[in-house]
Amino acid sequence: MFHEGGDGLGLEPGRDCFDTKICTSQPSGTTVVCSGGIKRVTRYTDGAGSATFRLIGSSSATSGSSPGAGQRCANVYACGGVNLGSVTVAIYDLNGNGVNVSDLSIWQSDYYSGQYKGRSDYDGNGVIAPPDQSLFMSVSFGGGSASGCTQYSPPGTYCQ
Ligand SMILES: [Ca+2]
Ligand SMILES: [Ca+2]
Repeated sequence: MFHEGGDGLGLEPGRDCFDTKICTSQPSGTTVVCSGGIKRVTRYTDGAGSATFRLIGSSSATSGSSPGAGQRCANVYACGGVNLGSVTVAIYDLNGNGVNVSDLSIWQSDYYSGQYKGRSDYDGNGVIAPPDQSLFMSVSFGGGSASGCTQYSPPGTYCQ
């Protein structure tokens, strides 16, 4: 739970986010806590009280549509520990080596499995569908997520 001072938001992928991997190295402005089984990322809010999380991490998915978390597996907290609700965790780097064509293969396995997995629902509408693939292609061709956790600068490790 997020108990730090100041105006901020904390995001905690809970036990239900079993396929979410958070990197210890994150972009400037994002703090990560990774100890005792807790995975938490925090950011200060802007003047409108909003914080956007763009995180380094991956899923633990393997080829063939391995098991994945459903909707709303991560809790959102305001400073002071106020629970603001839960969110679905979508993950572009599905296998951990940066976003590339191997992730698209896993996304397609999730899509064709007919089973919902939040990691592949990029628009958060509760279904895995072609618009999610379009979002994946935008991220992949955008080139801003080519590095995974261990290739990021500075390199990190995944929270255990
Ligand atoms: Ca990847
Ligand atoms: Ca979707």
